[in-house]
Order: sequence, then structure tokens, then C-alpha cells
Amino acid sequence: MSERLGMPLSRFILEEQRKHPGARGEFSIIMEQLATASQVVRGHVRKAGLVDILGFTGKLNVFGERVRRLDEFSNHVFMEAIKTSGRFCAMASEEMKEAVLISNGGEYVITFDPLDGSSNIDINISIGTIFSIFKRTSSGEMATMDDLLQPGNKQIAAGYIIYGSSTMFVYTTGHGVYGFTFDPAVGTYLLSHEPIKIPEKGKIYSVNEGNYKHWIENGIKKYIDWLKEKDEETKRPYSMRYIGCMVADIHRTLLKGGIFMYPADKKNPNGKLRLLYEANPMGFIIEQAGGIASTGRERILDIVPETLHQRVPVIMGSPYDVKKAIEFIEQYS
Ligand code: AHM
Ligand code: MG
Repeated sequence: MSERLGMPLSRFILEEQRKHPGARGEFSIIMEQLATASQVVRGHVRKAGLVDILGFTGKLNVFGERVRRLDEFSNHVFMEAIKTSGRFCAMASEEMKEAVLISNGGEYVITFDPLDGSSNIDINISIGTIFSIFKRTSSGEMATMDDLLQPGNKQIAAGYIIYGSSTMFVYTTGHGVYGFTFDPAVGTYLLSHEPIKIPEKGKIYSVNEGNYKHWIENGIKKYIDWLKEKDEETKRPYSMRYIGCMVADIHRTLLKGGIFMYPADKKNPNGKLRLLYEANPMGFIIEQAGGIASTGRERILDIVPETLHQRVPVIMGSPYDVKKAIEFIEQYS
């Protein structure tokens, strides 16, 4: 067992910084702020059934969905933390129509989903936060939209927080994926998973199969049919698990292996998940853990975003499983 297990997140970040030349102290400030914000959100998520924070605000978010109060609260807490760090000159959130660009000398850019899987809030099932961090590329006084519209392969860090039976903070800076579990007795995140490696092949698939008839890619249908057939060598049929919260479904996929998908369907011709807030950060984490993140036709991290809230089809997970899905797509399209 590694002697680093149990190390507080703040010390871990400092140690990692020393190991990787070029890394700067600024980064620990950023991660500390995000970790602290997540602890505030965690406190509210824990009380979600008790306090009057549930229910709809009646407003619509940019996708025309009704926004729940805990989403707004989480967005506010993370925005405050991001601004307080003084390191970000551009920020975009799934819950905000417009990006925030400021001239504060900050060298970094962040996109985030403050509360992913929010339909799970009032039924006491896992929800999460996702973030993606880039270096600023423009040089004028004010940040620009191009700073935010960088492809995922330019991410310098990405992570998620899962508010589950315990709260975990999982992140990568491009040197592997590390997981920290919140210890309420100590009031901080402690290293519990290092480094996370996704199994080469899994035996679970995760997709909203209710959309089967509406999927646009015939190959996806054929692949799912194939997963249900009996075959000892490839350990089929696979089991199906779907929580409906990408953070939770990806978290399981990272640890247990298998495949997670949100393919294009007639209602969502580009898939449902957002490139900047969901597909890119999770894709970076999956790749850093040794997995593959694809749309079925191209690597997610190579897509150059055109708009802030753009959606993409998502297929990610164990290398064997994602390659197989892509084979089916190629064969049946
Ligand atoms: P949200 O960010 O508005 O909560 O929506 C994103 C969520 C993902 O967490 C999850 O993978 C997906 O939507 C589930 O969608 P569906 O209910 O269509 O299966
Ligand atoms: Mg969301």
C-alpha cells in the first residue's frame, strides 16, 4: 500500500508541483479554492432533503430546462471561489448563458458544470461537479472567447467531485488521475485512490437505453445488441448500469471498467452532453487513466469548439470496449 494514502489534498498538490518542473504555486491556490467550494456544496447537498433549497426556481437555463435551486447555489459558490482565486480571466458555466471575461491579469480559464445530474437531487442519488482548466492564450488586457473555445487537448487540468455516499474529489493535471475522499472528521479531502487506472476491459455498459429506437447510429444499436448476446470468451452478456448522472456513471466506469455512452438521437442530434463542461474534462480524465474518449468518429479532445454550449456524442471507457463500439459504428454506417 502506498505510504501517500491518507495524505491531505493540499499537501499532495504541493508535492506533485515539486515533482513536475514548470508547475507553479498558482495551481495549489486554484485547487484549494475549488476543493473548498465543493465542501460548501457538499454541506448543502447533504441537507438537500431537510432545508427548503429543493424545488424549481421557475427560471429556464440556456437549454430551456427548468433550473433547480441547488444548481444555482452551486454555480454561485464555484463562481465566487473562482473569482476569489484571482487566477482566472475567463469562466463559463453550464448554468450561465454567457461567459464571464475579466481583466484581472489571471492566466487561466475555466469551464464547469456546477451540479451535474441535477434530476437526481430530490431522490437522494449521486450528483457531481465537473471542471476543466486551460491556460489563457490571448495576450490583450481582456480575455477573449477564443480563450474558452480551446480544444480539450489543451486542458492543463480537469476534475470532478462526486457527492455520493462519500464525497470524492478526482482530478488530473496530465500526470495520472488521483482520487481523494472527504473525511468529515478531519474536514478535508484525503488521498484514497492513486493513480487510478481504468481496466483494459470491463463487463458493464452504461447508456440511456430508453432512447434505443431513436439512436441515429445503427452501429450503436448493433453494438448494444451484441453486448447482450451470450459469449464466454468476451464475458457477455454485459451488465447494464445507468445512474443518469455522468459524474457517477463515469466514476464507476473509471474504477470498474466498461463503457459509458450518450450517443446522438433524434431528439439530440449531436448527443446531449456538452463538450466544454462534460465531454472534455471527463475525456481528459478517462484518457489519463488509460481509457479512450471518442464521439464514435473522432477523439473528443481534438474537437475545436465553436460555441460555448455545444454538444457532442460521447463514448468513453475501457480501451477494449470503446474500440469495439467504434468498430460497430464503422461497420454499420
Ligand atoms: P445536467 O447537467 O443538466 O444534469 O444533464 C446532464 C446529465 C448527465 O449527467 C447524464 O449523463 C445525462 O444528463 C442523463 O441524461 P438522460 O436523463 O437523458 O439519460
Ligand atoms: Mg448540469
